Amino acid sequence: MINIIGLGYIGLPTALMFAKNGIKVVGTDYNANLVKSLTEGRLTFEEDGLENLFQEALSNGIEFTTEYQKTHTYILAVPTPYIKESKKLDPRYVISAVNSVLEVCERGASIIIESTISPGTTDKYIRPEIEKRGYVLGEDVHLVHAPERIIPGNMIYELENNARTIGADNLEMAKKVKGLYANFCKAEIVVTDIRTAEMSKVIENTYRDINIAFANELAKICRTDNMDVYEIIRIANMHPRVNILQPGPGVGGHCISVDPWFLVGDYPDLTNLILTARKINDSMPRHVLGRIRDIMRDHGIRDISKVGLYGLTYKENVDDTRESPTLQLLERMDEHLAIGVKVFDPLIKERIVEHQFMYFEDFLNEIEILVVMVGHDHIKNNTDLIKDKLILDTKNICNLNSCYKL
Ligand code: SAJ
Repeated sequence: MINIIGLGYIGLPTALMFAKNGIKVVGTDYNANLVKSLTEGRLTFEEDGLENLFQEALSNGIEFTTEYQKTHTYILAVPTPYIKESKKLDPRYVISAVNSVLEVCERGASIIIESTISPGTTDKYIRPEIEKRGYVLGEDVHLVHAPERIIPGNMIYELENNARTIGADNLEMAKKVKGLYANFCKAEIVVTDIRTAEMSKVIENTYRDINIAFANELAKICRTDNMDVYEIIRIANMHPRVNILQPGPGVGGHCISVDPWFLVGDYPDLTNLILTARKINDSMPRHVLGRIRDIMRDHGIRDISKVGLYGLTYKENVDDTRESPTLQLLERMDEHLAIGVKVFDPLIKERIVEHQFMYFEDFLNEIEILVVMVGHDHIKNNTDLIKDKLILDTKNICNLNSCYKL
C-alpha cells in the first residue's frame, strides 16, 4: 500500500494514477474538509480527465483520510514555498510530513519526496530529522527524491508520458522506485542521486522563467518602436535552433515564479541572470498598468472603473489563482489608488476580489476597456461579444485590428 501525503494539484492526480493501475492507495491530507469532499466523491479543482480518473480510482477502492498510515511506501507532495525575505526554500511542510511518517512507518520504509526542493534540501533538512530520531538511513528508512514534472492543464497525459527522474542513495532502492512509477509512467525513468534530482528539477523551471523573461523583454523593446513582437518571435522560431516562448502579463503559478528564487537565495553571487529574469517577469504587471494608462489617455477615459480585467487565474484554462499576474496587477493598482477596476473570470466561481462579476455579460456592460490577462478558451470562443470594446490583449488571443497589444 502507498500512502500519499498531500492531496493537492500533484498528490491527488498521482494517487489516482496509482489506484487506477491497481495499486492500493491511501491519500492523507491535514485538511479535513478536503478529505471529506474527496471521500464523498467531490473533486476540489478541475483538470482535464481528472473526474474520470477519480471515479475509476474510487471504484478501485482508493481511500482518503487525515491520518498517516503504517506502511512501507510514502509519497510526499506537500507545498514547498519560498521565504519572501531570504528567498530560500521554506522546508517546514516537508519536515513536518517526514516526521509524521517516521511516527508510524514500518521498518525499511521508503519516503519518496515529489515536492520541488532546492538542491541540498535533503542533506540539510531531511536527513538530520531522520538521524536525530536514531534511525539509520538506508536501513530503517530510505529517502528518495522523485520530482513531479506535470503541467496543470495537461497533467493526466503528462503523468503517463513525461520522463521522470528518481534520485536515491543507492541503485537498488532507485530501481525499486523506478519499478513503482513504471506502473503508469510509459516514458524513460532516469535514475540518479538525490542532489542531481533536486537541481535538475529546479533548473527546468528556471530555464522556462528565463526564456519567458527574454520574450517579455523583447515585448518591451518592440513596444517602444511599434514592432510586432509576436510576428518577430514567430519568424525567429522558424530557425531550427531558436525556441522563444511567448510574452505575457507576468509569470504566475506556484512553480515557475517560485523555484528560481531557491537558486537566488542559495547562490546570491552567482545568479545575476536568474535574478534579472525574475525581475523582468515580476515587472510585467506594472508594464500592463502603463499600457492601460496609455489607452485611457489616448481615449480620454479618466474613470478606472471603466476598465475590466479578464482572467484571475495564473494561466489559461486552469482554476488556480496562486501568484496570478492579475492579482499582482490589482495589488499594484491599489497602491496607485486605481481602485474600482472590474474583474471577471469564468473559471473562478467564488468571489475573491472586489468588483468581481459572476456573469460575462454584466461585466462587459460595465466597462469600456477590456484587458485580456488570461487566454481562457472561453474568451477565444466569445470574441464576437467583445468587438465593441477597447481591448488590451496581453495574451495575443484576438486578431481584431482595434486590439492593443502588450
Ligand atoms: N507563461 C508565459 N509565456 C509562455 C508560457 C508561460 O508568460 O510562453 C506564463 C503562464 O501564463 C503562467 C506562467 O508562465 O503565468 C507559468 O505557466 P507554465 O504553463 O509555463 O508552467 P506551470 O507553472 O503551470 O508548470 C510548470 C511546468 N514546468 C516546465 O514546463 C519546465 C511543469 O512541467 C512543472 O511540473 C510545474 O511547473 C511544476 O510543478 O514545477
